[in-house]
Amino acid sequence: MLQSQAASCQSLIGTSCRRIFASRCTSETSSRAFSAAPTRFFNSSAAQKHHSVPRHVDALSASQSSFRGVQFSPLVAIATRRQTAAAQPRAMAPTADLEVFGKAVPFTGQPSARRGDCPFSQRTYLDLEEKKLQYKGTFVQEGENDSKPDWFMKNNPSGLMPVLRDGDQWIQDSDKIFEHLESKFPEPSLKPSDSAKEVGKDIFPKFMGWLQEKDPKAAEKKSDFEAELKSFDQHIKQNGPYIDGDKMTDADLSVSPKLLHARVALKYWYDYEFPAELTAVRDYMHRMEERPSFQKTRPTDDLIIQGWGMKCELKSTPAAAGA
Ligand SMILES: N[C@@H](CCC(=O)N[C@@H](CS)C(=O)NCC(=O)O)C(=O)O
Repeated sequence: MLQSQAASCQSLIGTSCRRIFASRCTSETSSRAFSAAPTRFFNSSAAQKHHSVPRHVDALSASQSSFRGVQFSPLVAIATRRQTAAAQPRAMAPTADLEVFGKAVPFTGQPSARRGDCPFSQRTYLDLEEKKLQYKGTFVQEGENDSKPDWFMKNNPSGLMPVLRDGDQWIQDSDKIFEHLESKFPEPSLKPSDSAKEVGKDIFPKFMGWLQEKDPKAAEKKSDFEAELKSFDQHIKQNGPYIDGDKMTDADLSVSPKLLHARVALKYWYDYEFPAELTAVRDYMHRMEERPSFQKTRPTDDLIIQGWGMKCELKSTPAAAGA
């Protein structure tokens, strides 16, 4: 059951992400220098062999906040600017030759120097940030006819992101990347208990199942999603403040980006808010979103909204539809 949900989740994300835009990739280096100047981007050496990419394209400025005829409110744009401004400089320990290939902003129609909206990629960035590892972040964008750059596909035939390159070793899948990082860089440990790994796992597939219906009133899908949310709330109330108790682990870094997607996308597209009585979920998200690592690596609300609009072919919000 879990496997089939994961597969359908992956195929929804995978298929929908394949858009007709020119293949590009750009990168940023996570280091003290980069953190102090978050808008500086560097082409990766691998990418430079194959691409010529502008330094920085901020394709989602407030003035461009429209998508498929849906105008995004100025509030969304303001929230986005606040999120960007919130990233604070901090020290990162020098380590091995680590590079993460994560999804780039996929729908600008232009080369993108910005990280995209993939929650699996965010988990990997979070693992690295919380372990205070220095890494290069390279953003890969899908190309015409599903073609990603040849050098990328050669090293990562599935084409899925995130991928970690550790020296000559390429590791695909956020679970496997975490295992690799945890065994090679055990301190600080982010290892969750076996039971913690299962907590909240179904929230994301149920959220997608509901959004794919393109109908906020799809009662069964809505209640499937809420059941998962309630169960998570219950777990945190009984075991919190984190999934594994007092210690934040990779389980939190995996679930919180997905909760963020659900909250932002459902609010915008369905005018739905997490039920007020689920106080533990709300507090939990607040706690996670306050972390500098989360603020530094999170996609903007605009990206999440537009990403799900495309993936689920959503054209209008209930308000725009006059509901
Ligand atoms: N189970 C994988 C899922 C990764 C995944 O589905 N990534 C999506 C982006 S969010 C992807 O790479 N889709 C294919 C594509 O973008 O071409 C993981 O945890 O890393």
